[in-house]
Amino acid sequence: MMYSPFTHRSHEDHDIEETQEWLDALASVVQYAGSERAQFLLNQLVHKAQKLGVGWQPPRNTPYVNTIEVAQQAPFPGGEQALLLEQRLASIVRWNALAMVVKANRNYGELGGHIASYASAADLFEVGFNHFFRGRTEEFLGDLVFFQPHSSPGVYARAYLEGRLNEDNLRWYRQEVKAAKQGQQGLSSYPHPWLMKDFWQFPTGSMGLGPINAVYQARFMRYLENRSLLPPSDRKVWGVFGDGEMDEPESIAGLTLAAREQLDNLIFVINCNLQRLDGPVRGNSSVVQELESLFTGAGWKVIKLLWSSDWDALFAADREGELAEILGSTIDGKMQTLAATSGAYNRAHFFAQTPGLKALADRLSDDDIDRLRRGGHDMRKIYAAYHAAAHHEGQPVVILALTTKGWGMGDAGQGKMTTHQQKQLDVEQLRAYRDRFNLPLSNEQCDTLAFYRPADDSPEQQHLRARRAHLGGVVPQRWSQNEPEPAPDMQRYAGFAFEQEGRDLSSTMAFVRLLTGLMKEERFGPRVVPIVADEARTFGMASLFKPFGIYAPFGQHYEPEDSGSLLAYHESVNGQILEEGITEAGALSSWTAAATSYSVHGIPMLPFYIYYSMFGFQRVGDLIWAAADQRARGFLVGATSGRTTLSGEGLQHQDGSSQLLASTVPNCVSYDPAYAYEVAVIVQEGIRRMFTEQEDVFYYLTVSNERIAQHAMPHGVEAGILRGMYCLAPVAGAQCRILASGPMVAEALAAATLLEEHFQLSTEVWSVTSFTELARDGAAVVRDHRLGQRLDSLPYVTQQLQESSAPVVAVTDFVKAVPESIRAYVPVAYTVLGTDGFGRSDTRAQLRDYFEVDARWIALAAVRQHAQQLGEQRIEAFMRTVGLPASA
Ligand SMILES: Cc1ncc(C[n+]2csc(CCOP(=O)(O)OP(=O)(O)O)c2C)c(N)n1
Repeated sequence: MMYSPFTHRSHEDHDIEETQEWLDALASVVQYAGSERAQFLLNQLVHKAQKLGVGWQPPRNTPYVNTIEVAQQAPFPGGEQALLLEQRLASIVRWNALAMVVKANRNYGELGGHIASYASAADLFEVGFNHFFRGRTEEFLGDLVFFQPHSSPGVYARAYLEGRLNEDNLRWYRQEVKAAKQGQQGLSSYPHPWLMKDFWQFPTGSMGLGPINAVYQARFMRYLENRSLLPPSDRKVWGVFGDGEMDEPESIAGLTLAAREQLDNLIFVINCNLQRLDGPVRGNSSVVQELESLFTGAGWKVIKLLWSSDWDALFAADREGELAEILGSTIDGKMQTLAATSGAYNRAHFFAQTPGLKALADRLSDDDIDRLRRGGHDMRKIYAAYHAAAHHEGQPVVILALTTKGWGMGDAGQGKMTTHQQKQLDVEQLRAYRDRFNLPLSNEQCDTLAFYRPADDSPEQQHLRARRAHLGGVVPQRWSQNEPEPAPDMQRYAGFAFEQEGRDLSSTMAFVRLLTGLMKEERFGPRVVPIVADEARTFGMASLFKPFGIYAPFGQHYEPEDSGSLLAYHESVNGQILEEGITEAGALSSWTAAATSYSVHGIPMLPFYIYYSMFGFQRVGDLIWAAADQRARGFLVGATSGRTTLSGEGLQHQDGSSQLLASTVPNCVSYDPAYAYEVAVIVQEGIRRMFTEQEDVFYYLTVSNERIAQHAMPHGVEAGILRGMYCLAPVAGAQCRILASGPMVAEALAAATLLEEHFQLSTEVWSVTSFTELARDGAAVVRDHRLGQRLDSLPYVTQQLQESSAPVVAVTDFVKAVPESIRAYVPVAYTVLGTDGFGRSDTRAQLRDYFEVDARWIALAAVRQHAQQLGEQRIEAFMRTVGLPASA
């Protein structure tokens, strides 16, 4: 039994008469003066209790009953007839979803898939599909729906009834490679826009990312409206999530933002089937009550949808509220057992607890008790809850829908501890399922898992199609095409980057100046979305605050402390900058929303999320992976990058790995530029590819805060910058070659001077803007060769380096694995230097010595390649001279 603040059982009440007087007084106020007066009095009581030091805090929970009273329920559209049709449709979808999974696993036991989750969520989905999830039309951009990932068989099964998918598609569930070989579309395990780009909009397969992405999509919709880029509309963002999924930190990370910004365009439906994969979500307490207090505390409107219409009569007959009270104190572990067992068991173990409950159950047969559904399986109640949510103003809404996991699976899985992973049903279980849902299937059809679609002219099909037509077309659906947008003139917004000869400039400074120029572009500027997570000042971006404003949906209600300053902190309703505060997960979700705006809203936006590079791929890598899946287009800018370039900050801040991690994301094009002009050329090309060519790639740039001496861009190197390497200044007959990336280019140039001074070795320095792009090119060529194709082509690295036999040293401020990635394509002796290991706090010079990447160490690596010719003694003498630890 759980503690409930709503208990009024006599043994806990020391003065029952007094309690009753208070309750009667309240009831009479409500009756004669109305709810508002009652609220006023309650507030007065709270105030007084505080003054008296009573120490009372309002419970964030309401009783364990439906929030919407029977009398307040919006009626089900189309009445009983429509309800029956929709229930039949739900049964058919359930069958096809189950058949799809069982069939795949009969053929290949390794394929996996889920039945029980959708079985619990089916009615929640169906009511959405028939009445709420609006498609995209000429006039209306459609609602956004985040689907619980492992319920995808249900979404496919529905698309099959709608004629969007055929039987072959269903047969190819989780067989995407084989299907493609036969020219068919296989069905992805979970929502993956990358693999089903016209179908799925949002990837949700990694638990927790759906909820936070949904919050920021709803927020970005408002941003576009407030900036007059989208007309105001009543579009909604719906998210159907699991109760177990709510344990993910990301699931709850955006809740307060949603309430603070009054996102009443956002509705979460949490399928509280009380189970996750291994067992109960909260065996010893109640997840519904816990989520209610969580969401209430965060400022959301909570609608509890717990009991079906079958219970209405019982609650009405239970004048003392005993039923609600005992339900509210029944912990989830017991609830699950009650779901998995028969009516007789429930009579004996639930209704027998008090004489009052027993009397209620005496009116019912065991079968009646067995049929007492939970609220999330009653379309009437679901409709009423969705209707109330869709009309609620001023707050986001969460519907906590109580369901049964594996609903209808009987012995095969209903409420069973192992139901999550049940993917095989035997013949008897299949037939029982058919009978349970009254499906018109012969034994043979049932045993062979035949898919079932009613005839086109059947009332079911006509109803289904009429509903979807009414709601503006199919859901889910994804759009990818827009009018190509020309890239702005680079010389206009970034001309400065080519005129910095002789100046010292960091790549971060160059980037911020370029961004400012881009934002000032008349046509293009408004499409730029700068995003920061409380580091704008760190990167020198405070100058953007005043002219462009920080987005604040309700404006700025205070006089900023620095109001007189040119850099004043300026918040405004139509502010362009998204200042997210310290939430990299939130900022990345904002970036994703902006980066998918071309598809979700038909408005291409160009987001730049600038952040501490260590807190990107490493910290929110999975959100980046999900953005990649949904074909995000935009720029991620990892500032203060480099394990030695960011001096002082130490082990947790110094990023030596993000370039390596970025290289694992297939559609992420990553660069580590050194010079301002490199930054400009790369950004311009990114805009061209993403905006004009509409390629589904995104860019990752690491920029750093070390000022390095700029020079004029060598002639004709643009292609090299983009392909990944170019020579800074060709040296005829060079004996050494150094490939360096980012700020290490400056160390490489200094190493060249050392080599000349100490050994008279002439050295050529190359700027490697992207080891990753070079490695990808090399791998592609080698594969082609394996297939006997493009036999006369060579990897770009090989082409660039094969003219000479001079050995090559590569140096990066990232781990050695980054330059190692091109070793196979380097046609000469190749040594790599990098910054493996934990960072630490010290000056740049000390750090580069420690990690053995400064000019002296680079020179040493180069002379070692010439050791035979130079002799050990000269090398040791050099080491002593420059302060390297010589052995002699
Ligand atoms: C980040 C992440 N961790 C683990 C999983 C594996 N997983 C898939 S479904 C699931 C249980 C989901 O439980 P719940 O959210 O309660 O949904 P239900 O299936 O019960 O409706 C788990 C652990 C995942 N998909 N993502």
